[in-house]
Amino acid sequence: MDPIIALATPPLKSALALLRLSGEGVFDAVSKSLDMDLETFLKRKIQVGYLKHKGQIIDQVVCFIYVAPNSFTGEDSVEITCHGSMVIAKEILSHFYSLGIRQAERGEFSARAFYNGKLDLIEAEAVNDLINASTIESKNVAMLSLKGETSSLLYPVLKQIDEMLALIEVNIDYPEYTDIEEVNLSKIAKNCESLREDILSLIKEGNEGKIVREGIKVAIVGEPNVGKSSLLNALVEEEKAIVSSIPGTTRDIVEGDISVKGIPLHLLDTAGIRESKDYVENLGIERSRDAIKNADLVLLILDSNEEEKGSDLIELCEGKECIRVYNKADLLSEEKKKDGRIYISATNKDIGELKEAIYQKLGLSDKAFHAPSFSNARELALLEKIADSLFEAKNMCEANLTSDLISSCLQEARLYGNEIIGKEASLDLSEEIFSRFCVGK
Ligand SMILES: Nc1nc2c(ncn2[C@@H]2O[C@H](COP(=O)(O)OP(=O)(O)OP(=O)(O)O)[C@@H](O)[C@H]2O)c(=O)[nH]1
Ligand SMILES: [Mg+2]
Repeated sequence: MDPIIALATPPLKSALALLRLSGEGVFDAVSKSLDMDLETFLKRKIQVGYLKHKGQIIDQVVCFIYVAPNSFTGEDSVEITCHGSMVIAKEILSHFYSLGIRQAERGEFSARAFYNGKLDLIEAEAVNDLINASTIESKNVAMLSLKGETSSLLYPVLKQIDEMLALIEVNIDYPEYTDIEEVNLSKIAKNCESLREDILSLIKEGNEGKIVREGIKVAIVGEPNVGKSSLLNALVEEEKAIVSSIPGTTRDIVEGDISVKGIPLHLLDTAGIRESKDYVENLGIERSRDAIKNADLVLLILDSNEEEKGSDLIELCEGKECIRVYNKADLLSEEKKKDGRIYISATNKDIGELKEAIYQKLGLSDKAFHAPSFSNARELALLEKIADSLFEAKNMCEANLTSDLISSCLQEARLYGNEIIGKEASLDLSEEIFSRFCVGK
């Protein structure tokens, strides 16, 4: 394909920077830029030299040479390491643009690896997950997908669908042959049901894997002055939000990121919810309501020294995963504490019990940390579709419908399976996926 180039390291001052080139003619372009003939250039896997533009030295660089198909993209590729000044990196980029090598699109290196069969779609997505991982645990899960272990979860299911399809098709196409195993609808129905159960457990494991990989959004909500901002500060271990004894201190959402036992938590401290005539405070309260709606988990903070009121807040949290947290426990005598409640003191940073409760609420199995799973929204949505098609096929068998109807339903399931792996993925779909990636990958 046409040659492309991109900076693979961040556009910041650092000791070194790395540029990647891939596609037709890149060896020619780089060797010329080093004043080397192509043959000499390709004699080694690593070349050191002065990279020049119109005879002027830009920098002394190291080039790593990858001959197709033995490269990440499957094409002829070169990685150029230069000194980590953005002036140098930009000069090198401009130099290669002048030789007709264009800037890579977002994710184009991974897209080429996919189209050249170096990675399947799941593995390509794992490259993105690996780069975006914020904890060791999420990185480890992405690494399993990159090694192809996730893809291999689906192959046995697809193989069984193929076997059922083959049996049905051969009966439709060759009804005159008597030595072919006859389609037994109740057996096919049973197979569909058991495959559907396999898919449903893949979905369950995927949802857990998603939590390990992406983490969850946690909204800290409650009435004014209960200590929401103090709790955010205690969790992030810095004075991020303003704390004061004046009710209605927080107006805008204050965000913070932490990890609890390797699970990334994105925290949102919100404005205290109450009836107010203050215009700006009401805008803040509206944001608090939105934060509850969009959160995966709500921490409803209550003052353990005050009578619990049947507030609107409990209503707002209905249908959400929610933990009630009793703050200011340092002001409460031991005998007044009630069993089964989570007591904390945000001021004293006494919040260990809450962290444990959050982790328990996620209900993650050990497997979520160590086993491969289909954990992104695209894969999970397609798995749901496979489960639905299998359910439909099972119902058709039980209703004694014709083989060609059952076959088309199974074929549908098969196509969704292919789409997960990216075999029959339409160009648009792949483009949508790869556009989420960084350019230099
Ligand atoms: N004794 C004690 N005081 C606390 C604790 N947590 C917060 N406070 C105090 O309670 C007051 C309110 O704390 P904030 O963290 O600002 O409360 P908030 O819920 O964010 O309040 P708004 O932003 O107004 O909704 C401050 O004076 C804090 O010092 C606690 O655990 N113990
Ligand atoms: Mg506050």
